Amino acid sequence: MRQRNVLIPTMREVPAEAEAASHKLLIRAGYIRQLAAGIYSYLPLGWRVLRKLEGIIRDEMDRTGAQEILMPAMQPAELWHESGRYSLYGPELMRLHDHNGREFALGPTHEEVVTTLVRDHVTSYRSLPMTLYQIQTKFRDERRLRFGLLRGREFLMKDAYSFGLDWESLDQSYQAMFGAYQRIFTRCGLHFRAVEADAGSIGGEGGTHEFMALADIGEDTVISCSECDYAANLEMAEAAPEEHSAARANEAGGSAAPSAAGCEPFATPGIKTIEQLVQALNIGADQLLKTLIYLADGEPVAVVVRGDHEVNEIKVKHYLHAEHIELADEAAIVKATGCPAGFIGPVGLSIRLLADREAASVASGIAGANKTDMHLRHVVPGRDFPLDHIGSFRNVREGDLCPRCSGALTARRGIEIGHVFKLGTKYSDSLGAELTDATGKAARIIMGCYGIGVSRLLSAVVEQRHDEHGIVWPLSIAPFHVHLIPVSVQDGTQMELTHKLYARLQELGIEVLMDDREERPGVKFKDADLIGIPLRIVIGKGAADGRVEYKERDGGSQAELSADEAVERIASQIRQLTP
Ligand code: 9G3
Repeated sequence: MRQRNVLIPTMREVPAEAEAASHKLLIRAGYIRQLAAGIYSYLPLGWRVLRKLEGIIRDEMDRTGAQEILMPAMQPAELWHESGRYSLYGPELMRLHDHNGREFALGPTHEEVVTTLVRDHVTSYRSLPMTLYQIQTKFRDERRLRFGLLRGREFLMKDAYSFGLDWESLDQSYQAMFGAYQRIFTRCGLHFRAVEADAGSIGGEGGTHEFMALADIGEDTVISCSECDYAANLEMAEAAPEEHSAARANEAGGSAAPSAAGCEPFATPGIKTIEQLVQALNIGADQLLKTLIYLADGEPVAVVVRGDHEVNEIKVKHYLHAEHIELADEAAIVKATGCPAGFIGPVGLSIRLLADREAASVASGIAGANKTDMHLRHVVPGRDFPLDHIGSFRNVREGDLCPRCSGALTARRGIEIGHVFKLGTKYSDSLGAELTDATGKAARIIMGCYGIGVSRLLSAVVEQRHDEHGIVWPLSIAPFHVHLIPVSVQDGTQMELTHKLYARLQELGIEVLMDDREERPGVKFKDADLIGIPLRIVIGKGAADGRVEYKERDGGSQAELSADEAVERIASQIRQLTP
């Protein structure tokens, strides 16, 4: 294509509202434009990349035998009532009414729609196992809009759903999707990890994995082992149980050593935080027992962790089988404990108490006394407060030991680009999707669901593949393969060679963007670096001798070549693309 006519509104200055590198670059390089908060138009370059991503996804989905369909975005609200999810998803579910006043939801996902499709139109067990997928626009009225395409309100998702009669076939579908995701993200040039994850509100009985593109802008934290392949979202991650430094407590002999007498109060006027306590008492935070008060479905619950650990709310929520959990506010704390925040402790509480396993193994610690300006020393878990609920309630930390091999755990930020779930019969139960199986028995259909954030993927690649000049696309998903740049469009010799090359490359099916604008060379090269097309041919002075400059955007090779050599170099790179 001739750049003069292509809509690529590049910008020099960085848009104020953009924070993430990918958001800044996709706007500056003219790939996307915001229509409203979290709602974007894909301009020609952005749309070309999106279609490349879809192409790779379709290729790998079809390879697994999954069948592509397209379901409506407009979903009757009745479906969401039937599945019981209408009230679960409050304001995030975009709702509208038709001219008859009938309520619809704009689909944030399609479990309800696809389950009724299979319920009503798959009549024989012989048709299973079956996997259906679509690439379709989703609507979610997110409150926290983040970083351009990384979290929007209208976005492109590939969502697949597998159907089978037994758990074995679900495992097979799950593994097939898992493998397809690894091939997809590899072909997109991403650096990613599959991690054990929390099923969240989607529920379902089986496991679930998230695929995380490693990037510092990511909202999630990926915990992985440096020695084995253990990897988990921080929400789920576990560490090997740490033997408490009880010996240290005894050595200290001081305030933390256990004493037969029992725990004793001591004045700590105005000392409220862990840091202040550590300073004042000159002890390690691991000898403190930190107690936080939560409301689990409105019910006050105390959680005790070691002073050097953080509570993991997802683990607490799962342990309590609660739908909703939040930190109690000051009023709820006083109501639950009779004491203001800062002096809360596990001794003498009347509400349910969850003790993290490593807090329970503190030999003797310091804790709030549930009295203003008072703390307790020589607190012995099990003696001074009950250990009815011991579990894993803390976030693992960098440096903790792997639960599998005791290697060191590391933490990286990640962008969730894919999520695969074993749903089980959650939706076939609520929507009545069942079949008569080979033995004539009625069998509930067992499902899995598998998502890829396609538009989010575009940003994730840019987050991982950019430099100070702009985007550095991999050849597999770049908007064009080659950027053809004549230094001066007024120079007849240069333009003759440029057109010859343009025609030759197009004949070979190579996608070329020719910069035929009347711009100064510097502007053309800056724009080319910003747009990030991986292969570049510059036609300048050497044109008279049929010589051109070949350059790879990712800083690979750069060479003065004959036009034919340049075409051959490019053609060989393209040939390596086909999987
Ligand atoms: C909603 C709203 C937001 C949602 C959902 C429902 C996330 C919802 C989870 C999933 C699970 C899988 C199929 C593809 C893979 C992911 N946000 N989820 O169900 F009504 Cl407003 O979407 N769905």
